[in-house]
Amino acid sequence: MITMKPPKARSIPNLNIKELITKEKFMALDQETLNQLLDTITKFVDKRLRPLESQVGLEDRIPEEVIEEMKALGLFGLTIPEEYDGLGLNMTEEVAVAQAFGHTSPAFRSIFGTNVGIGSQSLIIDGTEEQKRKYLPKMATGEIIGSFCLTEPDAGSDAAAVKTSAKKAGDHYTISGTKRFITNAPKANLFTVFARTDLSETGSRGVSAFLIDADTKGISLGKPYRKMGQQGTYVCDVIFDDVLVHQDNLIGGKENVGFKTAMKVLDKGRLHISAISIGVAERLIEDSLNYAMERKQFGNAIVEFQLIQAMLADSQTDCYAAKCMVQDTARRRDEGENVAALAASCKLFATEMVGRVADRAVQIHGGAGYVEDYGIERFYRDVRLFRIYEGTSEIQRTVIAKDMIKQAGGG
Ligand code: COS
Repeated sequence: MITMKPPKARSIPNLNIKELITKEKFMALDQETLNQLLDTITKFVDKRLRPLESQVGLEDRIPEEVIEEMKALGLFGLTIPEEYDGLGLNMTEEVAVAQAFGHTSPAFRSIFGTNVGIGSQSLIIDGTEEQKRKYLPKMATGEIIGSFCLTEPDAGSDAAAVKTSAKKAGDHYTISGTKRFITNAPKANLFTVFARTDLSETGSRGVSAFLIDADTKGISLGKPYRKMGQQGTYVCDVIFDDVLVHQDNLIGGKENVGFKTAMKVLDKGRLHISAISIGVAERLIEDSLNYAMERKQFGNAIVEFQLIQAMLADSQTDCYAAKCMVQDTARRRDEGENVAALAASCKLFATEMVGRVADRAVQIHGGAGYVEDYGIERFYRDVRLFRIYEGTSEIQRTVIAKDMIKQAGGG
């Protein structure tokens, strides 16, 4: 049997990522500092996380000490602005980091991923100064884990159909409803909850966003889901039963604009997921190439066979195309462009791309790709989710086509 090459032993610098960065406010990192940051993350991924992939897959949990190391490294605060004690990475920097993190099981990223993305961004994009000061510094250290509660039993792709209600009486809202498939809910301290404040409206216009502490009376959690892949990520339902929330926790202090907040958050999240998809694809291409160079059949390494070469070349080309798209869209977003449709294109292409790459990786590995020992089948299951969450491929196509029609003066 061919044995997998263990990851190269490298030492992780005893360094908090924040100590690397002496960044001028609102300025991008200089290339050398960004390279150092990426190097630190790559070492952490290679040396610390990759050896744990199989264990995490089997035990369906991330070891607590690893979560603590992630906190110490500063990973929970990657995108939280510096004035709230985060690193304040811009989109270009964030996708570079996400890509580097994609080289290991997606579950590792997921534990801090909500603080970097959907669990903090509603607050960052639309929160009041007071709300930011109250929560963001603790989110940056990982003391608070944030979670995004949009999806419901009857509101998935049709996100504007949320039924969770927020009825106002005096200076409080009473919130009731069920949120479904909520990532990191079992670990969360703070929920961003989308609920209907205007009960006479059935569409997007009656929805508001709230910050709700997880220990508020009336909140209960469903059983953690058993999933096809991404073992080690924590997902369950969250039930709100007459939960009393002070009006100060309405994001931005404005009612009925929550749907737009959610959409802005998802534009950014979709780019992040695209970058993770690229990282996983790079990992699978590397594993496939290594295997094909070692594995011998018909007296030759299988990499000598053109049908294997074709699969490797198609994966490499697919991955490169996704990388160009994501880098371009991230740059445009940093320059202030509205990238909703481009982010949808990136998510559509990059997540479908990694599905193709994972499928070819199984094929190149043959029987070794189908058994647990090599980890390829785990990635194959893990990447399936990328085409579903933060908007399915079908929803991305809808967003792109709607934008095309709008640009052409129709709709
Ligand atoms: N940024 C800012 N505003 C946006 C926006 C964006 N990216 N996308 C839509 N909006 C605004 C629209 O401009 C519109 O505003 P007005 O009411 O002022 O005209 C409003 O939001 C409603 O937009 P639209 O009519 O396009 O909403 P739809 O109900 O048709 O829904 C889709 C649009 C399907 C794209 C949306 O529901 C969606 O993204 N669904 C998928 C949800 C998802 O990703 N779920 C995963 C959960 S998180 S793991």
